Amino acid sequence: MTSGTLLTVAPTGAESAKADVPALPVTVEEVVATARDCRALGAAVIHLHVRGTDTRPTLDLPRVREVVAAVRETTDLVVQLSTGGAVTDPFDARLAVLDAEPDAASLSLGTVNFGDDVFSNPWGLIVELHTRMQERGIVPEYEVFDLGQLATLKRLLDRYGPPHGGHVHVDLVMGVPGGMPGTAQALTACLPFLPAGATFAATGVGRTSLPVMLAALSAGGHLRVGMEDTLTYAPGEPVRDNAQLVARAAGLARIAQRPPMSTDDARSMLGIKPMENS
Ligand code: KMH
Ligand code: ZN
Repeated sequence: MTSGTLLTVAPTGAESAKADVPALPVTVEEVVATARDCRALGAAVIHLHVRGTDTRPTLDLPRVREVVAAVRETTDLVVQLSTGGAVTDPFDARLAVLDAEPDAASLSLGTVNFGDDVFSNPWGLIVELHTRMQERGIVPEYEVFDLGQLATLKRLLDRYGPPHGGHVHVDLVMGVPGGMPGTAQALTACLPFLPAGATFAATGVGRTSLPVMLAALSAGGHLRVGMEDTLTYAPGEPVRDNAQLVARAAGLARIAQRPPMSTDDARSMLGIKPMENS
């Protein structure tokens, strides 16, 4: 059983519009303020989808670099860029995100229906992301939307070797309409298929947020929360901001006697080199 809980905040995502969700952080200033607040409450990793000045999702490299630099200037959070982007993003632009030199990046392990859309992750893209991250010293977080994708992870590691840093960390993304359900049973079913020595976090989308969080904590897992995945705090109550979600997760982690992990401990667990000035 891991002693601390790695808390990741996914503050923005690519799916919600600022006009519909005014509390969504989209400007550089809003993302930085969110990063600072969530760090103070126990987050150690930030999973970033970048928005342009028009508030829409973008993979524009100068803008991605600007946001990465701004978060690094203000916090010591592990910066994990999304290579999933939006369902409409082309593969070359998703791969090019790695040029922004994040500490870590998400790597989705299979194609999945995503509401009315398709989130496309063919084998060739998975291999390209994995090997480019190995070459560039970027640590992947393997995103798993369905149990079969853990078989893809095994195949990937068997054929192409371990990720940079040597440690395998998986995020079970549960409750996506089209993926595995966000239930304790589904989470438990995934656990025997994790590679030996791997750690896992879980994310419950929408109303599955709480059951997934509680199941993950009870199984020794880590947590990802944020407005990318959850916009309703309780029935009829919109999320106020990302800090509210991080505070709830940190509180539950403390109740589970696995308090939020420091950023240094997170780096050490994930196989990311320590910050230069720490
Ligand atoms: N926005 C979703 C289509 C990731 O960040 O790697 C994909 C996603 C996964 O959010
Ligand atoms: Zn994402």
